Order: sequence, then structure tokens, then C-alpha cells
Amino acid sequence: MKIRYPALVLAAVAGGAMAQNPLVTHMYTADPTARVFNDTLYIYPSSDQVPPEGRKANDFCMPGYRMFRLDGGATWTDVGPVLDQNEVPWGKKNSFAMWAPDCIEKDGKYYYYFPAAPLDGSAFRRIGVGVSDSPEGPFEWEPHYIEGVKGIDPGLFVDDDNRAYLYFGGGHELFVVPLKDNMKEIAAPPKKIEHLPTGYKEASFMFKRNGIYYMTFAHTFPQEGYTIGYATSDSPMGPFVYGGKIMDNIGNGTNHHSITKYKGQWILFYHWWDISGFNKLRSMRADYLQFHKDGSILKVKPTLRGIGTPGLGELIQVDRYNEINGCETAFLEKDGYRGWMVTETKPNSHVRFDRVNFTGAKKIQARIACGQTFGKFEIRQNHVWGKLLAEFPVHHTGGWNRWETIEAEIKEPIDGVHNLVVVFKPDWGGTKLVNLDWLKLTE
Ligand code: FUB
Repeated sequence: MKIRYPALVLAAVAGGAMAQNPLVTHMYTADPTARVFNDTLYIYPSSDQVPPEGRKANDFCMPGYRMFRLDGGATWTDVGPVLDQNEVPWGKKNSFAMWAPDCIEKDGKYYYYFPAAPLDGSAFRRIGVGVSDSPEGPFEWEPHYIEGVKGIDPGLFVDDDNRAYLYFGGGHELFVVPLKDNMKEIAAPPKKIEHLPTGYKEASFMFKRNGIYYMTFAHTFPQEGYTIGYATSDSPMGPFVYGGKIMDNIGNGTNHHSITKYKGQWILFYHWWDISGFNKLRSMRADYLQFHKDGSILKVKPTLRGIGTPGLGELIQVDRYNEINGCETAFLEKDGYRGWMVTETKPNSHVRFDRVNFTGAKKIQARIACGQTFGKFEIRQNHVWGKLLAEFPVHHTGGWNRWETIEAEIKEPIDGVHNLVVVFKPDWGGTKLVNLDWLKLTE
């Protein structure tokens, strides 16, 4: 099979990180475990890379870990490296086998768990652990893997009584094991999680809400392929009752997830392959998740818009829209990823982007490229016919791929969070008006 690698130039797009989907665009990230520590939202993902010469083209190629922190309403900061494959004391060198990790807090310390291929060849993957005083590391790595555990996808859970559990698995079976207080040893033999539907399972993630334990996991149905499902229990050890799917198959790759509550809203983190188009070069994503009154989970539909509320100085990636009508989106560059744009901006076409924090904004910037001189685009509040907030007459920037940042005054002060609509108004024939990369509110 010929693998289509994207002609990829992973560039730092305005700081390298956005909160619209995908969350991060300057590198490939997968298997996102999101955690809220000290009111700050972190993601601990794995990373994918294009295989170096000599490695199989269609295998996962996963060299190590970085971590990300949400700053402001919509900016993911790359906090830096956590662990490289060649720093694992008990791991095979250059094995590109650093699959999904997790990080958890217990008694004021932060424990980072990861799978790696062991040097002693005792299993496909073993699970190691490191400890730090800070959620941002550095972590002190244990010299040996956790004895008694063989498998992938460590998922950690600390219950209200401060007891900790490790979930892991891969294949057709998932396991749970209580951990000793030191978080580095198992306190009992691992127990198979029973009563889950048959089929391949991995990526288990446990959380608790209103006294219900939710064991969520990636699950392959023979007919449908890879989905995310959940099962509930009144104990972290089970038995669990299957509850249904959280996300349908999104295109026959993996879909490793985590679920957390941040600022009052539940969020599902997962991955797709927005940038590469190839399911082993993944990009992490997030969408809001909701529960029915009885505690069951509503299925999440993947969106482009994702989560977050951009405010002053943060990019509003309008090509990650909530609604589009009459215009289209496209990659900025044909031969190397630089982001997306809104294009084919025909008369009265529009994009709507929900949840922008206008507080303190006096101006709006827009990054445009334009090969003609007639017309304008308008920024309106909430609806196509909503209050006119700003107007941008366009000019010839030198061509449809010659980019410039232009600015317009906000006509009247507007505070708080509102939806934003961009309406394109070329005034010469049916031609397109402008290519629009992003908007930004400024003081
Ligand atoms: O990322 C490598 C593996 O693919 C993970 O460990 C699984 O959960 C799946 O996402």
C-alpha cells in the first residue's frame, strides 16, 4: 500500500497552538490525556512522527512525550519535552514505541505513567512511572518498570478515599489493579474487567461523576470499526455495565480519549488526523460532552470549532467554523501545512464562529490575501443580520496567496462572550472577495 504522507511543513502557526480543532498544529500529537491540576488544564499526549528512513512507512512512529497547557481562553502552550524514548532506563533504544501516557496527582505529587518496549523483551510493552512536585515536571523516572503489569495505555484514577487504581490493557481485554500508596507498585494482582462487549479494546479512562464510576474505552465493533464506549459501576473495580457509545467511528483509525471537567464543562479529548489525512500522523482534538439527567452520556459529534473561548490577542480561526454558508475552507498552502483559510467567499456568503470573548476589545485584526479590489467583509454579532461590529474594505494584497494583516475599529464597545459572523460582500459580479486566515481582537 502506498501511504500518502502529506507534503508537510509543520510550521509554528502563530505560536504553534490553537484551541480550535485540532488543538495543536506545529507537531503531531495523539492519545490526549487531559487533566485539571490547580485549576489549570493540561494535556499529556503521545506524539507521532513521519518514520525515519528504514522504518516501516505505515507503522506508528512515536519517539516520546511533550505536554501542553491551556493559557487564556484558547491558546495551548507547548510546555516542552517530558520524556524521550532513549531516556527510559529500562527501555529499548530507538524503538519509537512511546504510546499513550497519563499523569495523575496524589498527595501533592504528580505521577507520569507511560508504556515502552522493555529491553529485557519480557512483553510487548511494560509501564513505567516518574514522579514530580509539579504537573509540569521534571519527573524523576523509576529505574524499572512496574512489576506485574504487561500492556499498553495506562489510565490512572484516584478515588475520593485517596486509593489509586491503574487501568491498562490492549487486545481483547482490559484490566484494573489497585496501586500501593507509593504509586509505583501494584497492591494486588490485576483483575480483568468483565461484562464489556466483545471486540478489540484499549485506551481505558476512568472518571467519577455523582457517585457513578465511568469506565470509558476505545472499542472495535466488527461491523463499525473503532468507537469510544463506556460502562458504569458503583465501584472502581467493577463489575461494569456497558452504557453505549460516546463517539462513533470517525474514519477507521484509532481514537484514544480522555474526559475531564474544566470550568464547569465536561470535555472529551480525542484524536483525528486533520492535518495529515493519515491515521498514524494524528492531531489531538476536543469537544464538549454532555450527560442525560440519568447519568448516561450523550454521543459527541466531532466539530471543527472544538472548545475554548478566544479573547483579546488570541487567534479566532474562522475556518474552524460552527456554520458555513456559500463559502469554503482550504489549506493555506498546497505543498506544506500552514493552516486553513476561508476562501471562495462569494456574495453574502458567511461563516459563524461561536463563543468569542469581546471584553476589552477596541479593534479587530484580519489576516487576508486578496487578488482584487472591490468590496468588503463585515463582522456581525451572533447572526448574519445581527449588529454590525466592524467593516473591512479589501484591497489587492498582491495576489490570492500574498498575506497581510489589516485592522478595523469596533464600532461600539461590546463586552462578554458572543458569537461572531463574517459576511463577505464582493461588489463586483459573482467573484470571490478575499481569502481569510484568521481574526484577532485587540485593544
Ligand atoms: O498511539 C498508539 C496507540 O494507538 C495507543 O496506545 C492506543 O490507545 C491507540 O491510540
